[in-house]
Parts: sequence; C-alpha cells; structure tokens
Amino acid sequence: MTAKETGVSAHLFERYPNNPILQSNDWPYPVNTVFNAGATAVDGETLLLVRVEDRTGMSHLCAARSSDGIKDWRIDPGPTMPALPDEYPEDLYGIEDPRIVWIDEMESWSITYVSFSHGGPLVSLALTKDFKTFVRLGPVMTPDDKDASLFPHRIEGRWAMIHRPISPGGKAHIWISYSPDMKHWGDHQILLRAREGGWWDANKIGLSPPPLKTKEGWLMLYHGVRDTASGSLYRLGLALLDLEDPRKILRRSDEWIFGPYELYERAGDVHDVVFPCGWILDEPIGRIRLYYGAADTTLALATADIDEVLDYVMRCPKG
Ligand code: BMA
Repeated sequence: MTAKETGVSAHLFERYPNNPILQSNDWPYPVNTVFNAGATAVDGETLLLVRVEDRTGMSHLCAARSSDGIKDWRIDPGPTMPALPDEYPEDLYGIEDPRIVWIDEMESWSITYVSFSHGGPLVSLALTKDFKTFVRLGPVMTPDDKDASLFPHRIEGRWAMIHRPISPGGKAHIWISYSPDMKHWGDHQILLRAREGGWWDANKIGLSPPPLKTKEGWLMLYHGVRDTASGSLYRLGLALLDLEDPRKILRRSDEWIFGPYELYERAGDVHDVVFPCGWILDEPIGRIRLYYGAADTTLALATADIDEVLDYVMRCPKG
C-alpha cells in the first residue's frame, strides 16, 4: 500500500488485514461496543484491558488474553474492573480508556484511567499484580482531565505522569506532573502544546499509549483532534522526549502518521476515530503492536518496525 493510499506521508504502521481483532459479538455477555484498550505482556501472553460500553451507555474494563496478541482471545466472563460508584463516587458514570505501565519498583502494573464523575471526567489510578484484584488509589487529577499515563520508573526521585487537562475555552494541551508518592501531584507544566490554526493537531491533543522508552528517548504517540464541519477527526502524531528529562521535547512530527481510513475506523458509534491506549514492543523482532479503538466501536491492531519509527521521528523537526 502506498503512502497516497493510506492518506499519510509516513507509512509506518501497517493495519492487521483481518481487523477488527475484537468486537462486541465476541463478548461473553451483552455489550454495546469494545474499544480503547490498554495493553501489556503478562506471563508471555498479551493482555488487553478493554473499554467495554454496556447497554446503559456506561463503560467498564474487561481483560482479554491471547498468546499471539492477535487472535484466540480469552475474555473474562464478566467485568474485570467494574465502576464502583458506591465506594468510589468518581466512577458515577463509568470508567474508560486505561493506560497500563509495569512499575518495577512496585512489582505491579499501574492503570491510569478516566473516571466519569459527577463533575466530569478525571484521572484515577489503580495498581494490580494479576489483573484480578486492583488496589484503587482514587482520583489523582481533577476534572476535566484524561489521557494519563505514568512513566515506568521515578525520574530524579519523583514519579511523573503525563495527562491532558482542558483549559477554559476548550484548549487542551498535554501536561506533565510530578509526585513523591503517586498520591500528591504537583509541579504541573505543559509538556506539548496543541498547535493553532489549520494544523491537524490544532487546539486539542492528548497522549495515546504510555510513553515507550527507546535508545533515542521516550517515544510518545499522541492524538490530535481536528474540529471539522462533520465533527471531530482523531489522528496520530509522534514526539520524542529526552530520556533524563522528559520535559524536553527533542522531536515532533509535523504530519500525522496514522488516521481513520478503513471503513471500520470511519464508521461506527463515533465516526473518524482511531484511539490507541496501548502498545507492546516485541523486542526480538523489533516490531510494535499498536492496539486502537476504531470509531468507538471495535478494537483494531496495527504494527510497525521500531527502527523505522525511530528513524522517522529523528528526522522530524526539533520540538
Ligand atoms: C475522547 C475519549 C475517547 C473517545 C474519543 C472519541 O474524548 O473520550 O474515549 O474514543 O473521545 O469519541
């Protein structure tokens, strides 16, 4: 497929030909849609924590496991991580869009997710050792805030979190904040600004999957939301952050590198959305598996060669 056919200049990510890989009729219980999954490797298998929207319109998270990360998914028989509004009032209208990061120091995975509270969407944090029981640390960012992920280790002694608050007037930049204990967050600052005017990523951007540590820096895939006459258009771009100090942006792609093109990305409950929350690097073959929600309806997979992605981002303008 040429670049022209996919509508992007950098043909880095290749769609799995049998997309979507998971859809609502694969689920062991009645649901509306399955999309926006966090991803990680557990005991040599791929685990996806899938956002499942039920038939009330609210979402919970459900684990799906597969040995090749593509097919033969074993899906938990019920919600793995339900919203628990009686204990956690911030979960009132459901929980959404998890990002999963293995934290060596805690010997646990962190899950940053959106709790849809009475006051709007906010960022909550949980830890798990097995994706069966979860230690819920509660809200860590106030509304409106989404698209959050921890870094896998402390940076100069502090935990760091990328997230996306919305400013009055609807501008949404990507921020970074720090914490000594994962509970109290401060030292908030803008990490990556939404561009302005006609850019594909003007006015509203957000982190997609967690930052990926590479030899060149933290690789960041982010979404840009274009406001068009027919609604929002979600596309993806790349940035590279300094390994020692991720507040330094080393590179940023001018062009989007992936966007809605196939019918399952263009049509669904929300049209023209590609929304990844997880990626896994298969180290031995040097390929990234990117899991993304397609049109807020199904879950799809695209893969890329990590060296090609890094070559591309290193040729992008300085951030
Ligand atoms: C964003 C998030 C995502 C969703 C996207 C498109 O704000 O809420 O969960 O996929 O909108 O609807």
